[in-house]
Amino acid sequence: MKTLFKTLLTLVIGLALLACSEPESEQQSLAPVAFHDTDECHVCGMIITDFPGPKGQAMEKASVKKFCSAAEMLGWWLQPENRIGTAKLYVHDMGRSEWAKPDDGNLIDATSAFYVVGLGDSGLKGAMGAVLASFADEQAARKLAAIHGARVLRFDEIDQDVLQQAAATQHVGMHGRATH
Ligand code: CU1
Repeated sequence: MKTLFKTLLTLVIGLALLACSEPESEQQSLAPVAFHDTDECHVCGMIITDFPGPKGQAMEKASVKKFCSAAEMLGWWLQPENRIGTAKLYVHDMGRSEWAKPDDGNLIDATSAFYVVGLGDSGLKGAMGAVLASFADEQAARKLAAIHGARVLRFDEIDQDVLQQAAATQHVGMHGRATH
């Protein structure tokens, strides 16, 4: 009887340990991946690396969705049907990247990034949608925002209105590239 109890106990502890270790391995498999020259945007279908500026990607257990811009990923994420599931969202850290060709080694958690919104007159070009600059470091974001009279928002503060407004004001900026 004692032996059976011991066996059962070992089994239970073993299962508990197994359950505990699962989130960790899940987390590891959700690490960001590089953008390749043939990768197409999940929303608009354009070749992502053809465009400058920060990109986005949504990592899920068995798949990855890539986006031509941080704004386009946010717009996708803001649609209720896309918010189910456990996707981990990434954007480029522009504090450690060239605008023309962001470094895939510096993809950061999109939910904790700082976003510079209102870069319509900055001359910084992006792909589809609003040009947002994503940063890991708040000071770096504030510095860019101050130069261009833009504002800094957190992930939770960005909604469809913010994205649409930013894209609309950009249109004006396209006619005359502002120089600073
Ligand atoms: Cu796109």
